[in-house]
Amino acid sequence: MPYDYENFLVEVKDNIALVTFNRPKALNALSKSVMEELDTIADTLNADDDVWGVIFTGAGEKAFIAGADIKELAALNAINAADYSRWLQEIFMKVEMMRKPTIAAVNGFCLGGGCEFAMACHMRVASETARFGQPEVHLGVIPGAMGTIRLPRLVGKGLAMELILTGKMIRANEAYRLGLVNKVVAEDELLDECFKIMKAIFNNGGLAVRYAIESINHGLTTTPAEGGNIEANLFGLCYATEDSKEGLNAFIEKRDPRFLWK
Ligand code: DAK
Repeated sequence: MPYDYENFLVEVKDNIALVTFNRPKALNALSKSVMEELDTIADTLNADDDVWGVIFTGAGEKAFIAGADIKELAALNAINAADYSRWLQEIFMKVEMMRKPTIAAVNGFCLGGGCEFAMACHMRVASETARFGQPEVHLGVIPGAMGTIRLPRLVGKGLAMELILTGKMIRANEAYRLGLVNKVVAEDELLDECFKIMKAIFNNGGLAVRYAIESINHGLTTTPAEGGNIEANLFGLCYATEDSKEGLNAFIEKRDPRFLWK
């Protein structure tokens, strides 16, 4: 399926969609038109059966995403800022709830709305040159795309408070130490590493991966009892798939499983 966007490059190879935010002159800042296209891309890739996983990265040497577009933020008022915030939240939520695994390949500045977007992805891999931060307080505002919700879930309340209240920037290794990123690799290995993770995921049952994503996402947004109930239902649903028969029998027959990715 051909993909053609103003602010993105999208290519699909080996069932992996590589989605590049392509506004390097503005350090890939999230303008309204970027967000509109991201909304479409999330829907389109979710519905494309040839795409099993999605890697997001930023164009140019410097940035993954340097935040929401500050010029557009400056034009908001007390009424439409809340609406704008809800709109961004819905789009990032759509990305978080994608049925296929997503990885943010963070290749430079990952600030404000950019860091909020990376946190909406299922995993984050950073190059050594990446820099992370929630600098909104420097601009007299707060994170508006669920940074105050997702960051404490990833790094804990105290560290999230420190990062958001100081607005300071941290290096990739520090982000790794805090649990904000899964891995740090050399700049020229970043995409290879993300493809490697994706291919390791593809060795498993496709529907099991999908249900695991769903269960983890719901588990973090519901009570443990509700999450457990959802997990049990999804566990039960696995038994309706060919993959569960194949995976369990392959173990018993001492052979590699052949899973269907559909
Ligand atoms: N927005 C728009 N343009 C940006 C930008 C941004 N976030 N970041 C960089 N640019 C533009 C610069 O203006 C510059 O454009 P020209 O002047 O060349 O036209 C170009 O990108 C290159 O940037 P620099 O010349 O500044 O590059 P440097 O290497 O010197 O510095 C930097 C890199 C990343 C340290 C610096 O650009 C910087 O500090 N950028 C801003 C980082 C930042 O503060 N990001 C957080 C943005 S606030 C909400 C919803 C969401 C949010 C908040 C509320 N609601 C609706 C309530 C989220 C807020 C944010 O994300």
